[in-house]
Amino acid sequence: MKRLNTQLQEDGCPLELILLIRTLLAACKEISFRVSQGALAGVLGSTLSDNVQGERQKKLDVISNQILKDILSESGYVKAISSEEEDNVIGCNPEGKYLVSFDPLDGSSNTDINSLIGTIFSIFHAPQWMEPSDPSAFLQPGTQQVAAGYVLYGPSTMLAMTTGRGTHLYTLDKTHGGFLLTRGNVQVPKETQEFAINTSNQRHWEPCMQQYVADLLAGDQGPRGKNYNMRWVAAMVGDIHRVLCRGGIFAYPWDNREAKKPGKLRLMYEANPMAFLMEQAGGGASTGHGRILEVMPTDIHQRVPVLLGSADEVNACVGYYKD
Ligand code: AFP
Repeated sequence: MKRLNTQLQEDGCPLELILLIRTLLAACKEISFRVSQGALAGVLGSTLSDNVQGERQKKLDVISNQILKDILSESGYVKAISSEEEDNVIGCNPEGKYLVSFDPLDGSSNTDINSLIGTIFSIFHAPQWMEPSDPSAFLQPGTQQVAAGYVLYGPSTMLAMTTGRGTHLYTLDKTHGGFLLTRGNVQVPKETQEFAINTSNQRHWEPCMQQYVADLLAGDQGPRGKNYNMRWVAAMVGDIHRVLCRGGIFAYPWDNREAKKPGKLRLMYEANPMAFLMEQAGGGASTGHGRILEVMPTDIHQRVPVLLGSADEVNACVGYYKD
């Protein structure tokens, strides 16, 4: 079976980026171990010795953030970090070539029920002019990502990643600690009969989204002419993984619960990396009004509406926004 390193080399990934990705994944392996300990996390200690101290009372998302922060900032490859768990950008090596944004533990409310969670990451080139703690350097559109992916902590630990040469799925071989390619060049089926959306928010959506979902629910008697099934993991990593594996549409649209929040999910470390993975797998990734990857960020914690998945279904949904 092909190792991650070999695949990255075949995809023409520069050496320093390969080294950064391997460093980031070392942190994710540590998180995978912690997550697998469940309620025992923090009691049994770290596999990477002293990186995380006094974590006994900390929650897994805080521990995961600390692990990523420690390992990435010590690596030398990273100029600055931005995390869901940090209000501000963290400056690292002024000579570092890359910027890394991450959600250390997406779906963290699932930790209480031993369900799917994961780490999502996005990597950009660091502009030479930037000061390490300058947040404006992160404000690049998703089209500028050099690599993105997630590590899913499920029954097995899986990595989905793209460096712009297709989306590949790897499985962590816990016997030797390496990620092995288990599905190269994933292609999301163009059509689907499966959707994922939190329908408890239905009354808050825009009329176009209400109409779209009403038409899905009408099944073969409605305008879409087919019956749909619904799934909701409540962790974007879990839902997107399913969509990458067998198709579907995942939507977290704009809603009017809080006027200042144009959606729930974060552009820099949720929407952008998932959009990159999805497009590289032949799927669609839209806000309803345009390509997610072309959104020009104004804030490192900015929120956006997302429609991600099978290309024909995403296009069908976008069509309701135009009517
Ligand atoms: P948490 O990390 O706070 O559990 O949020 C997860 C998430 O950001 C995303 O992973 C899910 O798709 C979405 O929120 C679930 O949202 P609902 O609370 O509406 O189910």
